[in-house]
Amino acid sequence: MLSKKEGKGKNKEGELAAQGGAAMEKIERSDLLLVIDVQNDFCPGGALPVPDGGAVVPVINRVIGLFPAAGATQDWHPAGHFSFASSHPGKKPFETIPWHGQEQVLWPDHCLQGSAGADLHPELEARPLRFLLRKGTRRDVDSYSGFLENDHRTSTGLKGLLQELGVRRIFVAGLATDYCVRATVLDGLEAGFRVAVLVDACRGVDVPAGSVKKALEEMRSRGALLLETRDLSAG
Ligand code: VGL
Ligand code: ZN
Repeated sequence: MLSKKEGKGKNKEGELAAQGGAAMEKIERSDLLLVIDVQNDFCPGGALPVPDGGAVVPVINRVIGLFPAAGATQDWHPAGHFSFASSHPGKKPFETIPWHGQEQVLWPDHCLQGSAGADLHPELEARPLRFLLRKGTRRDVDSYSGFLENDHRTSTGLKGLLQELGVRRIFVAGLATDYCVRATVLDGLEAGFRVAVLVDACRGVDVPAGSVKKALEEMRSRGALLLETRDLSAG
């Protein structure tokens, strides 16, 4: 059972030992590891580097084989995408504009369809991936979440795909904690899946400052379990 045990991932070693390993989360047949946007542009040297973004790669590689299934998302924008600051004369990256009652952050050009920056990180263990879902492909709508575009209406098809695969619990890893990981986790919960965030397998942009912490608290309060990969045990 993926139960909600507050602060479970934050237990000290001694407390874990006292529980006789009860803090371990056993991986089940209907579990899936969902790897979010582990792409060159979000790693150091890329167009929109997430601080320490590449650090998620060895962590994901260490656990991906424990899961009966894994899939990944890929941010995949056409040239001139409206989320790019360069598409808005006079605007600079990280400024915001209003968009249908929401605040849209303007980014440096990133993850252009077919570019090297949009490729998955070359060291990511990609062989176990059953699918690669591309999002943010429409010029006029951004898509942080793997499930729904930012209009919160248009489905990417991920919900149906996971249902076809018999997935009941999703373990989320990747980039960025405060944007695409957050949005995917919240929509996954909304879609009826149980969701765990592998916190040490995620990194955030933290723009504006404090947004990583806020995102983690929000995901937990909406029902996601915050875990560390060391809490996972093979099924
Ligand atoms: C992302 C900003 C813009 C992400 C994607 O993967 O979190 N962030 N596009
Ligand atoms: Zn993007």
